[in-house]
Amino acid sequence: MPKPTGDEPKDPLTVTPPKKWAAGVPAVVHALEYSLEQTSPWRAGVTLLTMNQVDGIDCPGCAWADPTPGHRHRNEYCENGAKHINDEATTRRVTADFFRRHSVSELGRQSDMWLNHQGRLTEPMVKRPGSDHYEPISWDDAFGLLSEELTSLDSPDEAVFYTSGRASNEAAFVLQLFARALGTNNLPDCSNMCHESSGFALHETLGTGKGTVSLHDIHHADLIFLVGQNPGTNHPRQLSALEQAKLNGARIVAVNPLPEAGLLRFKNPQQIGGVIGRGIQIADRFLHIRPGGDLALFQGLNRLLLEAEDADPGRVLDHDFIRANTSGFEEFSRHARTIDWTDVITATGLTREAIEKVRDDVLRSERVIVCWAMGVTQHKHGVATIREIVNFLMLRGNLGRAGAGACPVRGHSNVQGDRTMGVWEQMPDSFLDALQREFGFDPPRAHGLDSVNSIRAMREGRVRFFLALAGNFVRAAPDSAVTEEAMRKCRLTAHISTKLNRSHTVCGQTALILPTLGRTERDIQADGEQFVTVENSMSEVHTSHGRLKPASKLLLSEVAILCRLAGRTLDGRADIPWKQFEADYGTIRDRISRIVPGLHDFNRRVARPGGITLPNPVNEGVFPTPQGKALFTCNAWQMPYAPEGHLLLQTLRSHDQWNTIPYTPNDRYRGIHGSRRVVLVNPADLRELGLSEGQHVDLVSVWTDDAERRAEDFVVVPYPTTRGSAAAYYPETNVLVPLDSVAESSNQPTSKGIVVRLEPASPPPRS
Ligand SMILES: Nc1nc2c(c(=O)[nH]1)N[C@H]1C(S)=C(S)[C@@H](COP(=O)(O)OP(=O)(O)OC[C@H]3O[C@@H](n4cnc5c(=O)[nH]c(N)nc54)[C@H](O)[C@@H]3O)O[C@H]1N2
Ligand SMILES: Nc1nc2c(c(=O)[nH]1)N[C@H]1C(S)=C(S)[C@@H](COP(=O)(O)OP(=O)(O)OC[C@H]3O[C@@H](n4cnc5c(=O)[nH]c(N)nc54)[C@H](O)[C@@H]3O)O[C@H]1N2
Ligand code: SF4
Ligand SMILES: [Mo]
Repeated sequence: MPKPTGDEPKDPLTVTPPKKWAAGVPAVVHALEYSLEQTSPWRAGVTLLTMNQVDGIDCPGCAWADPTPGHRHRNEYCENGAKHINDEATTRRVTADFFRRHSVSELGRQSDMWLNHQGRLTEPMVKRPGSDHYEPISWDDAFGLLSEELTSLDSPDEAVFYTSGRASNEAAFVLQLFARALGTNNLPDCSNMCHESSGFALHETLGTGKGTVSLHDIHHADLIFLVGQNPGTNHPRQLSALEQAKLNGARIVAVNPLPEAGLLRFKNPQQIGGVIGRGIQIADRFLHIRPGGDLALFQGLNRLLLEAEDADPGRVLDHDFIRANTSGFEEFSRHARTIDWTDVITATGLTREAIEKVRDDVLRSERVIVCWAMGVTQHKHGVATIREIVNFLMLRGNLGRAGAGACPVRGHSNVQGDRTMGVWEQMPDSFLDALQREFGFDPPRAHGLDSVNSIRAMREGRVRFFLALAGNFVRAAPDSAVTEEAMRKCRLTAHISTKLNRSHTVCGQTALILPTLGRTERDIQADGEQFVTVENSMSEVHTSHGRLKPASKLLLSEVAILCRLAGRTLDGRADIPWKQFEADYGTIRDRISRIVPGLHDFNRRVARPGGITLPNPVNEGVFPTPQGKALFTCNAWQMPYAPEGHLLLQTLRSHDQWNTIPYTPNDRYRGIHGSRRVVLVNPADLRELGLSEGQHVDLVSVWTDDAERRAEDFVVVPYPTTRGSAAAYYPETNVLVPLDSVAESSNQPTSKGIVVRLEPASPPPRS
């Protein structure tokens, strides 16, 4: 794959020591700086003042929950939320003239950052077979092309429909309805690469794939674990919730190979103490763990808890909870006692004393919450780790009661809602039955393709049509070169997008760009102005009202694009009122209310401030597994292993990016400025590998298929990551993640556990 070019400066890297605290005044300054670079002061004012307010625009950033109405701050957003919303509200525009000036191959050589900085897409474009240019196309002709292609497929399973988690509930519902009415469950989504391991493990053990805690629970917990997540960058307002918890007396244990600034100290810019004071210490304990050591950590903790019960029978475990609600305890308890301390210490890199101190924290706490994100899910044994976390919570009954529970911290603002709406290649029969009852067609029952399997199918020619509702599939997916080749094999690729990205430059024979309204924009349809709904990480479903003038008159909403395409393609084949759906999104919500449990009377209830909280059966003492109980599981010890001379690489986000889209080349909290092509390595490992600070290296990943995967020319930065590990930014390093390197059971790419060697860069270092 060509190296990024574009506006990335030549070799301007500067490195300063990592920051020891997050947010404070610099966060406000950076938020405003980026916002005003993108858009006018007036538009920035509208977005920021209405963001996360009742009847305002829901932040398009992460899925962290808003405080209850009445308890929201006037500025209820973080630095990064401000950047995300104004990246969409930008006044820059990509017009037909832009595509006349730049060929597809030329755009393909530009960096992700450059492509995003060109601004909002403004009119539908097509790249025809044999051409190297996008040219304008009318909406009508675009739908004609798409439906012709879809109806000419030998089977509907030759099409895949990808969704990224920014899509609204209404758009997601319409997309899955269209795909299923067409006859396929091929509905891969970004969640396949994000929290699939969480969904799998929670479903299996608790009977529901969602987290069980609310913001109120966080505020009132005694002990909170933050495992494999970087809230200061990726869920900044989580820090406000943690601050509140600490003020109420909570202790916090952070588990991470990197001492992330937001885990250490937080200066809340909404409080005077955060502006002029020292802020608040977040982690009471920081466990500097080896990558992938979390399974062993919880196994060690669970063994310690069982032994504490032996020493003080009846006073450590919650026997009532275990007896009434769980199954498999005896077997688990036998297995847990066989865990070997040498294994735990090898995998975690921690001492037994350090883990015993955490046990003591647990024993002193009535209410415990475990939060986790990509540092857990994106490992080969991510599912096993989460199953072990569930074991841990159940031992002391930390499920289904206030101030306690499981908290998978979701990524995109509506990634959870998209799943609730049926965007999943494996929706259960109960959902499909409800679709059948409501719309009178027979939805396909065989499971469809997830993200990794879609790429395999495209590569093998089994899929020929790819449509994306939001996202940047070729940059999000693993094994960039393999994924790009697979996409290029398609007959048609189409993207419903707000902004230009690399996926638009990796085309099937025919390619379409279908530009759409963003969440910030007013959405006027035949029956009047519309709003959409979204669901946050805590299962709260609420509205989002666009406020800005659309970026172009030619934009259609996501719902309108999908309804018109569906109407044209299905041509009366199913009894679905696509035109009515497009005119009035309330009619979509009416249907959803009869299909999705917990969303009855959707329109009326969602109009109330704060919206609807979906019931979580676990919090009602119900565990809808086949046994009707929560399951203890026995998980074999395992740890990722890098042979001598190699490191375990994790691919992560900088402070200035939104997933596949870097905003600037800086990562302020980690002290990296001016370049993203850096690899962070422990100084002792550098010495052992004979490498030095500032040296240019290629990252070469090692995998069983012997294919060479190489990311060229990264600068070595000594960094306090744990021994044997390294970190570098995604998506530049996705080229290194083998397509077949996936988590057990969940099929999620292992973006955090890649075995690499660092080779001195082949061309002489740039001067
Ligand atoms: N600003 C911003 N916000 C975002 C996003 C963004 O790109 N930018 N993306 C959104 C999305 S889609 C998501 S999914 C979330 C992601 O949120 P995070 O999961 O916080 O994202 P990552 O940057 O992947 O960081 C993973 C963290 O896990 C740690 N880690 C890595 N390996 C291990 C391990 O083996 N064990 C432990 N204990 N820790 C480990 C890393 O050091 C890092 O701190 O953020 C959401 N919010
Ligand atoms: N190596 C590695 N790979 C990873 C990860 C990792 O940590 N490491 N993380 C994984 C994770 S957690 C995730 S979630 C995926 C993310 O994968 P995706 O969700 O596919 O990627 P994004 O970067 O969020 O997509 C950005 C694009 O979405 C479009 N967009 C933005 N807003 C809207 C909107 O409102 N409507 C529409 N229609 N389009 C919009 C814009 O065109 C923008 O360019 O990547 C995964 N890939
Ligand atoms: S914490 Fe997440 S949802 Fe809240 S303002 Fe920041 S980016 Fe947006
Ligand atoms: Mo994600």
